[in-house]
Amino acid sequence: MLHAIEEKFRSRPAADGALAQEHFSLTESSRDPIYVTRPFLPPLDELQELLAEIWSNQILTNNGPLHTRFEAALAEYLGVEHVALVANGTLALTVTLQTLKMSGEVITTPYSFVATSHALKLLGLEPVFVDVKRDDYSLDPARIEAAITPRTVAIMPVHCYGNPCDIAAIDAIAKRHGLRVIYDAAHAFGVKKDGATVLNGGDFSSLSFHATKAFNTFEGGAIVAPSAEAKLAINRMKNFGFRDEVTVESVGGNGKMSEFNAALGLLQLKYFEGVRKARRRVDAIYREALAGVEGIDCVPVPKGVEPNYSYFPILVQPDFSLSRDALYDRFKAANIHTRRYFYPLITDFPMYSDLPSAQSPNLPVATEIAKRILCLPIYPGLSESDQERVIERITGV
Ligand code: T4K
Repeated sequence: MLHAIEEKFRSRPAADGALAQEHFSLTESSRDPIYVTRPFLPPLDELQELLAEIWSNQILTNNGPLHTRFEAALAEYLGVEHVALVANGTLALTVTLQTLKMSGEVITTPYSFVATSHALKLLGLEPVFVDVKRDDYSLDPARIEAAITPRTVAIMPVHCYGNPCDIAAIDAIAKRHGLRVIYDAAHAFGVKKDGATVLNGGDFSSLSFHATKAFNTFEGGAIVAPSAEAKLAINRMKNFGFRDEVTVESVGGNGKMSEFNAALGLLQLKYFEGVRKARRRVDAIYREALAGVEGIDCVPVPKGVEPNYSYFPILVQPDFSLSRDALYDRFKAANIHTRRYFYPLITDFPMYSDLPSAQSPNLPVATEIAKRILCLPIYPGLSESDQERVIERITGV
């Protein structure tokens, strides 16, 4: 299996090599674009076999046979007991919050994709922003208690770039204050700490299987629940609140995953370890090439963590010869599309910026990281020659 994946990826550098020769005299911007990520796609003929099953049984959604198979295989692979599939990572958050039926304040991070706090807002909850840690950009447990008020009902941290939060510290704070914890684990598919999944922390964890994630089903997501009862409540909430054919117990929406996405998920699971290995290779090449570059810091992998290598963030420090945005522009001119995840901060967006907790003196670390961060291209099919093009834009300044 691994061999097949590596063969598939190897075919690209050859083609690129030919292209590089042929286009030798062209300007940089006319060379092939390199994106921050490209999705891994399983072999089409294997998907066709599963599609033939769908065509034959004509069950397209609503808990069909592929959904059931994928859900079971996913639980086993992730090392969790109760997992419910949903249509995307944002619904994983909103369906969980709906199920918990809370009102009040939720402590969360400004340093994430905007879906994290939008999910709170969509459910009428009030985000309260707390700063992140300097080493891994996840919610700083040392600052959480000062933000707790009588109206606080939950904490929603993010395993940023797949680096696990300090789950033990956060869960202990929540227990002391009677709060719920919902981990936004959109980046943390397959991540382990000390050999165990990070998805069993808190009350719930939500996953995203978006096209840009390490594990994708085109669109998709999942909720890791703490018990069979909690999973049942999620399943009802994602299906309009139906308890049985004639009973609707709550105001739910439609959060279900289709059979097509489940078919993809089943196949992607087969290939995920190969994908992780291919990403690890890209990660290792960057770390080696950038180790001695003054003013460029790679984000270290925390001790005991098995990452999924979803992102390759670097910090462009003041002693680098270009500012972060000048480096971003230099990449762009070379048709290399890096991303500034997560700039602007969520707290800079107008629907949050007036909140007292959103003010930058309250968030010094997140404010500084957002100015310096740049995510470099990383994906299984990134050829060594394309990665060299990326590295040269930094080392050749
Ligand atoms: N919580 C967190 C912490 C999250 O990061 C996210 C999503 C969520 C919750 C919500 O999960 P979902 O509801 O999305 O499942 C992307 C993604 O759209 C978003 O899923 C992700 N986080 C966020 C960090 O990044 P953009 O605006 O950067 O995506 P886009 O379309 O610019 O794609 C980036 C590059 O990827 C493109 O330049 C090319 C490549 N690409 C993209 C797509 C969609 C492909 O090669 N193929 C594709 O199909 O937001």
